[in-house]
Amino acid sequence: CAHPSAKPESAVSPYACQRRTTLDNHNKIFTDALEVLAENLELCGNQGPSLAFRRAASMLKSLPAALRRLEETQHLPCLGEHSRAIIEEISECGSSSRVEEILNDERYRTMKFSQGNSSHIFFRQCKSLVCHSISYSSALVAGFLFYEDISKPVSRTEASALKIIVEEAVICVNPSATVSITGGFRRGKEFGHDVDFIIKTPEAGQEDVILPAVIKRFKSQNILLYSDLQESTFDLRKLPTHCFEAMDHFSKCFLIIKLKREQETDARAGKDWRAVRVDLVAPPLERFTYALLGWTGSTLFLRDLRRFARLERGKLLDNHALYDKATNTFLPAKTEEDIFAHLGLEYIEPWQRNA
Ligand code: TTP
Ligand code: MN
Ligand code: MN
Ligand code: MN
Repeated sequence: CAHPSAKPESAVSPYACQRRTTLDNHNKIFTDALEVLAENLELCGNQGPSLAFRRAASMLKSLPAALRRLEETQHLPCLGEHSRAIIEEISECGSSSRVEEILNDERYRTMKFSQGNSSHIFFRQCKSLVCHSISYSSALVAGFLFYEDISKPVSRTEASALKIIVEEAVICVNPSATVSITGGFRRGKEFGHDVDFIIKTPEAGQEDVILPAVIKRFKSQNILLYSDLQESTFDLRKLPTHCFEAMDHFSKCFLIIKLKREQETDARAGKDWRAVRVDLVAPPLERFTYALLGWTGSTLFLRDLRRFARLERGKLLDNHALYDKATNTFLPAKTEEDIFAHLGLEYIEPWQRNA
């Protein structure tokens, strides 16, 4: 029977940017399974079908409570026939045979380096280093040299210790620059595969010189294990770019940093440090807000925010700008709230962007 109280506003949106997704996931039993299916497809190179499972999992993560009856899924978006079948099987049998099959599959386990939970982090590590590196081989060498360390998740405590190191170096180079943590830690995650920082320089042009100087300083401190500096290719006249993926043209670097341990946990090897992946980005001041939004993620949240802007609002959003196609103008934004407001969206806090 129809519920007169079920107002359309209360319906779950198919866009992640219209949902609040905290880390409090009430449907982990389903989302873990859907993410295994997604990851398996990615390992096989099937990005399209993989995205469908990722979207289904992401939607379930935003629900305020666990699914109890299967009928509840009838009114939910982002669920295809396959995702529904998996949910149905799990709610009836407690697990999915297809997911179990994948988890036991030699190929899947090998691809995940058979290292349990942290291995997918290593896989992403290599992928992110290789994707962004000019030199594939040096990224891979670094990936393997520091394999053990960088495949271990980075804790919030380690991220805070790194923030002090990065801040100290940045301020030493430019006392008026500021450093903010972004990526997963800004969304409130307790662990990450790396630590992401965004640097704000108040004077034009300084964003181009700060990263080489910071890298030089890390080198002189003997804490730099690997660095891949990407010079800015940002050109105001070429905006808006038509690249809606998580790539941008700002000055940035992908680093591996030596982080001193609090206690010598690895006394056996006499090693009092661990290697950690660190990403730094330094956008021009007038691009800061768009870059901050883009680098805060999550990847799926940003993907949907851009898709929503384009399909529902006729606007183009990327890490550099927000452009209105109807008026052919760039929309200014001092804060992230301004960007959501331009798009006619309720503001979603960083910790609600874990889509
Ligand atoms: P990641 O560090 O890859 O992901 P994360 O921090 O969300 O997760 P984890 O805790 O596992 O590290 O990327 C952070 C965000 O930065 C992501 O939304 C994509 C974005 N990004 C860009 O916008 N441009 C870039 O060039 C890169 C490398 C990332
Ligand atoms: Mn809750
Ligand atoms: Mn990160
Ligand atoms: Mn990163």
